[in-house]
Formats: sequence, structure tokens, C-alpha cells
Amino acid sequence: MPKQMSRHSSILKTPRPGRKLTPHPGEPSHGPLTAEELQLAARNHSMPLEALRHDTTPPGLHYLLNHFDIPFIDAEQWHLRINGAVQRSLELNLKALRRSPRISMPVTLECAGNGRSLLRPRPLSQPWRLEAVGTAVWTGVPLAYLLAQAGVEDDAVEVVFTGADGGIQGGVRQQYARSLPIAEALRPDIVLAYRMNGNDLPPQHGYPLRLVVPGWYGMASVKWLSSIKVLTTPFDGFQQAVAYRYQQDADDAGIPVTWIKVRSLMVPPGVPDFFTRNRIVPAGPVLLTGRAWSGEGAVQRVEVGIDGKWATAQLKHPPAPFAWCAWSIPWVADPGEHELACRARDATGATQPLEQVWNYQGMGNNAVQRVQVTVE
Ligand SMILES: Nc1nc2c(c(=O)[nH]1)N[C@H]1C(S)=C(S)[C@@H](COP(=O)(O)O)O[C@H]1N2
Ligand SMILES: [Mo]
Repeated sequence: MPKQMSRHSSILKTPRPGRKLTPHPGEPSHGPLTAEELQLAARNHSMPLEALRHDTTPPGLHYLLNHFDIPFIDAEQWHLRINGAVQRSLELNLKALRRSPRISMPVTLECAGNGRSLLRPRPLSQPWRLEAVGTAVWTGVPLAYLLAQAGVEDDAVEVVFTGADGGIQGGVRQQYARSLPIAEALRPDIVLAYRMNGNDLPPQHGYPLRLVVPGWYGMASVKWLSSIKVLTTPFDGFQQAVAYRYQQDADDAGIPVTWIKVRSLMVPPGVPDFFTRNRIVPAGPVLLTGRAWSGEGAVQRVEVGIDGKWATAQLKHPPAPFAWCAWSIPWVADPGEHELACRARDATGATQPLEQVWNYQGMGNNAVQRVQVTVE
């Protein structure tokens, strides 16, 4: 790893009085939200929880996470390069991609940092609460088809995907780039998508072409794709070797973030208080609804907790292996204060934890959601 990438040990752990805090992504803080976090939160929005009602999230409601600026791309000039350890390098424009075989499927994407701001201490980065998720129908060319056209060499180990966006992170000048192990890249369901919910990709979601890796946290699904390179040694770019790792502390090399962990979310019932977002629900029968998903194995059960007592919700089959499924459970709300919660279990036996599991970058926090409700 290049020297400037080990950003860790010299970094200030807690701000000293009178000293301006320079924000370092991943640095834990017990303090109030910083101006830098607010700035990121205003650029990268989450999906309002009431949008869990849609099977397919309308693009403006789908969560958004951009590390750098949204590139301004002239689709007429744009083309995709495929090269590296292949028999034939390819260069394809949008027309050629649209003429290629296509697949279409609903996929639930979730940011690996979802839930970060609920951790104590709070890693300084995009301060997600619970809603960095969305489900879109992605249409495009199977990656495996184009890799077969190019002819992957026998000694290939990874494929790296580079976006047209760039900037500086952790002191490192970079283009946004992420890799997949070759076996993963050859999966039949990985899409080079030029359509989201039946239309051209919106600029913020990767126009004109993005990768969609079903089941993996969102960082793998590289937007504004400009090149695909087959490698014979593992990729060690910043977003692979430094960011997106489960680390115990700054000096821990950590383990890479990959598959989405099991999670469920509830549509908050009733109406919100404008400022606190606490819920006000009229007494009587209420149908509690929500969604559950997991990249590691199919969702098998969702339980809803009312004041700490758990009951099993009804589950609907998802439309595709990596799309969320709907759940519901009736509740008869009696007047007073209540705490609602939901938790899912998947086919691997994994269940959402009741308590947050802390890690240095605030990755993969899939602790149960709790909703405070006043019944009138
Ligand atoms: N080129 C590029 N691709 C990217 C990113 C980025 O900043 N640049 N962000 C990644 C992250 S961290 C996530 S969670 C998803 C978000 O996809 P969305 O904004 O379409 O929801 O895109 C991924 N692909
Ligand atoms: Mo993300």
C-alpha cells in the first residue's frame, strides 16, 4: 500500500478546544454533527422510509451516494473500454451496448455505510441513519457476455471497474474504482446497466452506464463506467484497499466489505411530528408494513417487536433473488407510548442484532430499527 494511504496513526482522535477539527473520514466522534457531515448529507440523500411502500423505488426517491462530483458526460463521445488480460481489447459506444443481449432485473442496493451515524462513537463520513437503500429495475448487458467477447486470459484474478468521476480521498488523488474477483465478475446476473426503471440512467445514478452487482453493498456498483480492466494481480486502489473494510481501529488492515447483511425496515405508521419525526397514531387497528432483504441468503423470517414482545410477520416472495420482499403484520394500537421494532433472518441463519456492532468505518450496521410511537 502506498505510503500516503496509511492515513491513520497521526490523526487526532478527539478535537482539542480551540483547535479546528479537520474531518477525517472514519475518525470516530462523540461530538455534534459537523458542517462537513451536513454538507455530505445534503449532497447524498437517503430514501424516505414511506417510499418502502413502492416495490420499485422511483429514481428521485432512491438513495444516492457520490464520493466526488457528478460527471457531465456527452453520451455521443462516450465509450467503454475493456482491456487488460484479455485476448481482444474492446471499445464500445452506447449504440453497440444497446444492440447487445440484454437482461433486466430488480435489485435492492444498500450503502455499506447505512446506519453509520447511529454508532457511538460516530465515524466521520456520510452520516446515514437507516434509509440508504432503494430497489430499481436495472436493464443492460450482462458483464459475463462482454467478458466472453473479450476472452479472459487464464491467469486473470480480478476485474477492475473505473468511473469517470475523481477527486481526493484520504489524501489520495484518484478516479473512483473498485474490483471484483474474477469468479464474481463472471456471474450471469451482473449488469452493465444503461436503464433504470425503464428510462436512461439519471445523471446522479451513473449516466450513461453503470455496473450493478446484485447482493453486494453499493460501493461495488461503479457508476459513470469508463473502463473495465482484467487484472492478473489483486487491485489495490483506495476504494478497495483502504475504504470499505471492516476494521477494529485505524491500524487494523481489516477485512473487505462485500455482501449485504440481512436487514428489515418498517414504514413508520401514522403521521410524523415535523421536527422530531416521532410518530402519532390513532388508537385501533393498524397494518404495519415494511421490506426486508439480504445479499447473503434469502430472507426467511421477519419479526415485529411491540414494546419488546416479538411476533412473526407475513412475508411476500421477492420478485427476484436480490430484490427486497414485502412484509406486514396487523397491530391493535392502544393509547400511550410504544416502541416498535423489526428484525429479519436470512437463509444463512443470520439475524439482525439488537445492539449496534461498532467498527471503525461504520460499515454494515444492520442493527434493528426502532420507531417511537404515541397512540392517541
Ligand atoms: N463512479 C462511482 N461509482 C459509485 C460511487 C461513486 O462515488 N462513484 N459510489 C458508490 C457507492 S458507495 C454506492 S452506495 C452506490 C450508490 O448508488 P446510487 O447512488 O445509484 O444509489 O454507488 C457506488 N458507485
Ligand atoms: Mo456506499
